[in-house]
Amino acid sequence: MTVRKNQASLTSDEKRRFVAAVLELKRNGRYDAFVTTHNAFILGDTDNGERTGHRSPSFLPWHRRFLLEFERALQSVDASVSLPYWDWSADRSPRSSLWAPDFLGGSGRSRDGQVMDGPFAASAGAWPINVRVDGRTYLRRALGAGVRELPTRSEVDSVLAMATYDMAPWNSASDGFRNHLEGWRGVNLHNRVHVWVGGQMGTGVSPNDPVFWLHHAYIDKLWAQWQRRHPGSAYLPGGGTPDVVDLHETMKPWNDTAPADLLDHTAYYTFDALDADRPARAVAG
Ligand SMILES: [Cu+2]
Repeated sequence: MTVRKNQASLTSDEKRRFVAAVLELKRNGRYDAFVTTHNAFILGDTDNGERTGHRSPSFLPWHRRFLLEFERALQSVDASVSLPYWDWSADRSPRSSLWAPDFLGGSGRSRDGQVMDGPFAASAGAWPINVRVDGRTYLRRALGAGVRELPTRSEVDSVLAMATYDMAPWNSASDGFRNHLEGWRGVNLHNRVHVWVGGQMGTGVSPNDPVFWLHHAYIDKLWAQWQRRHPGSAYLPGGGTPDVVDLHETMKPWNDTAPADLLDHTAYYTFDALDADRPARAVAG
C-alpha cells in the first residue's frame, strides 16, 4: 500500500529514490506528457464554459487522479517510491530542507531566475524544459518574490472550517471550501503557493517544477482532512450542471472515472499521519 509522507521526514535514501524516478520519467519522455496535459486543461478551463481541472468543483478529484497517474508512473520505475507532500504552512522558508541540493534545489539566481543547484538545475543536464510557454529552457524559481508569505496554519484552518464543498456558479467566483482552497477567493491557499514559488510554477506549465507534485499532494491531503471534519458534507454538484463535472459524471481526459470514484483516497493510498497537523480544537463557538 502506498503511504504518502511529509517531505520533511523523508530519509536521504527516500529523497534519492524519488529524485531518480522523476529523472527517469523525464529521460524517457513520460514526464513531459504530464506537463502537456496540465497546460491543456489550464488553457481550456474557463469560468463560463467547460471546466474540469481548475476553477470548478472537480479541481480536487481531477488533481487526485492526475497525481495518481504520476505516482503510478514513478512506481513503474521504482516500486518503493510514493509522492511526498509539502506542508507549506509549516515548511515556509526558502531555507527548508525541501529546497536543499539533495532534494529539489533552491531558488533561482536574480539575473534570470535560473535554478543553479540540485538535480533539476539546467547545469546538471538532466532537466530540459521542453513543454514551455516562452523560449527559456531552464527551470526557474523566485521563492517568496511574487508574494512574500506562504499561507499560515490558521489560514488553512479557516478554509478547512467551511462546511459546504462548493457552490454555484461552480467557478472562480464561488464561495465554499473548494474555491477557497483553490484560492480564487478569500485567503488564497493553492494559487498563492504557485505564485510564491514563481518561475514555471506560476504558469500553466507548472508541473515542469517537481515541487508541483508535492504541493498538490498536500492540497489533496487537505481535502482528506476536510472530509474528516465534515463527514456529512458531500461533493457537489450532485447532477445536471452544464459545463461542470457532477458527482457521477466521468472526467476528461481519462473518461473512466467520476468524482464519486475518487472521494475515498484510502482506496489508493494513505498518509503518514492524516491528523498530525490538525491543531488543538479551537474555542467552541
Ligand atoms: Cu493544476
